[in-house]
Amino acid sequence: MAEIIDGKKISAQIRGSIKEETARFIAETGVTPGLAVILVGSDPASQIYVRNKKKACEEVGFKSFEYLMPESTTEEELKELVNKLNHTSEVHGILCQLPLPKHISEKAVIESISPMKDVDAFHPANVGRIMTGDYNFLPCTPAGIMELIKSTGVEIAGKKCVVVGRSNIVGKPMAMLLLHANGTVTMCHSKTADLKKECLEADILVVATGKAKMIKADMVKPGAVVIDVGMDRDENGKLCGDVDFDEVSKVAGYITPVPGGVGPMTIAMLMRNTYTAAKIAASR
Ligand code: L37
Repeated sequence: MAEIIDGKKISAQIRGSIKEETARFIAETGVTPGLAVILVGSDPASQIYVRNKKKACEEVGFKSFEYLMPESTTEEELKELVNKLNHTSEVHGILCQLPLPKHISEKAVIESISPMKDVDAFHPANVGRIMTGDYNFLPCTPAGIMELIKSTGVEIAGKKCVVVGRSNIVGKPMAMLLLHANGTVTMCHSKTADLKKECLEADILVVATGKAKMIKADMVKPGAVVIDVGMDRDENGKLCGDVDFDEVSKVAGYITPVPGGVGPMTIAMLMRNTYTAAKIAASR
């Protein structure tokens, strides 16, 4: 039976140390880290994530600024808000929760965020810095996954790492972080010829496809570290991941649950990035 990687617990520990550091930082500088979270429309999953992010801010002692905008918001209006926040000194981090409504260009909005306040690390300037390894911010979900892997004690260097899914917010940066940690990285996607064969070779398997329970026990190498980024619904409408947890946990060495795995880590890393942004702003 696999050991369950407790993302909820690890996230709480990290948020605890950020809370202590923040109290010291505020005492020394008089600056309170501030995060602006923008949500456009009423996607129910996004509403939950944004609520969790706001709660985490309050818990660690940050200011949070919430902007709930109607589905009908125009791209111009959204960019105007971002521009105002770019110039607001109490706001150190700006997060615009994706996905955005179809009539708004995500690319245009991301590019309107000041790279210094881009705590999601989605701006092309920050994406480029991740490629070269010279960065202030890492994207929250891949950064959180690195912490989860670290918690197992399994060394990444020299290991075969397989990332399933090639999105800009998870798969691609994830592969880059594993590469920086000296893993031998394979990226798989919908056109991969033999997904089962690739996955079976993985010592570390990260799955971010959005397809409920697609990774089965016969696709996982015994003892592997399995990280499940999925936030899916099963046939009964219950929250589940991209990995068939009940089956795969019989084969894997370590596995993350959904919920309580990667999700809470995404939020802990957002707090870390916001604190970093405030520290950089205060030192200039
Ligand atoms: N930074 N993250 C950032 N920017 C975005 O634009 N979409 C997006 C993003 N993704 C995101 O917020 N993901 C996310 C996923 C799960 C949680 C939080 C954030 C989370 O809190 N998950 C809980 C359970 C939530 C639930 O009950 O539905 C968990 O335990 O996994």
